[in-house]
Amino acid sequence: MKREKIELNKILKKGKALFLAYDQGMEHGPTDFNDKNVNPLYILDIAKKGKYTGIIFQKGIVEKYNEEIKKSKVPLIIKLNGKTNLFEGEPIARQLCTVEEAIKLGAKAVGYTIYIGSDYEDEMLQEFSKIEREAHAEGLPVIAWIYPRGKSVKRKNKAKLMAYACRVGLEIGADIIKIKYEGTEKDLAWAVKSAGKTKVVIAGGTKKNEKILLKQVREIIKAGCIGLAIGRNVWQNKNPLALTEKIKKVIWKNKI
Ligand code: FBP
Repeated sequence: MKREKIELNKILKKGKALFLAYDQGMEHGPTDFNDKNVNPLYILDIAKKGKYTGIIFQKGIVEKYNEEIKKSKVPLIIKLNGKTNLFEGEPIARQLCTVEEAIKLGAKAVGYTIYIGSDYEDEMLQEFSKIEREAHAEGLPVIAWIYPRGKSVKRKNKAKLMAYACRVGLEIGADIIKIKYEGTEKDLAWAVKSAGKTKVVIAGGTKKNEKILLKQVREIIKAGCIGLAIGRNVWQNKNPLALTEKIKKVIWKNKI
């Protein structure tokens, strides 16, 4: 099979990443939104003015706002699977958009969530593996959201699972792994080490106090992650661009 050089630089700046995540409308519903941030163009504007190295959308938003996205020149990352939080039971998120569609829509990278530990882990691993093959054949980077979830991981140590998620990301061929920060900075450093040459970014989570968030960002960078794929903490903030600048200082100017 043909394998192109993976164009990671299109979604990184000096090897570091700051992605603006906006797939929560599907994952959580519009309860995450207010009058402003319910509009994808508001989010795109933050990504453009804040010079984010990527913006994460599901394909429906990309199809409807394609002109504006292209004009913004913010590198596009399309999330290929997703689920709602209305669904109960063992977590599974199946593929909704193909690599070919994503490329046609202008994606510079694709993303896919795997819930390791779920009863359906094997299906997601298999689907990811097909996506990885197709994307890499076109030189497209693949970002794996890896979240340990399901009844079998309920009582397991979260810090250890963070390292397990990173190792799985390396083994399955992800270029970047997106995980949640659980445990200490030392636990995270071990997780990053476990990811080997695969790069690690951290999700923001629910909105928290700015000081706490920035402390976490400093720890994340010190632990060796290349940056963040953050959503609610930025676009639910009253001044998302001011917060973005503070985050960027930590990521690119090593203000730690
Ligand atoms: P946030 O920074 O808003 O947490 O976004 C990160 C993210 O991974 C999103 O891409 C995704 O929609 C959401 O978190 C999923 O969160 P969860 O599965 O924990 O509800």
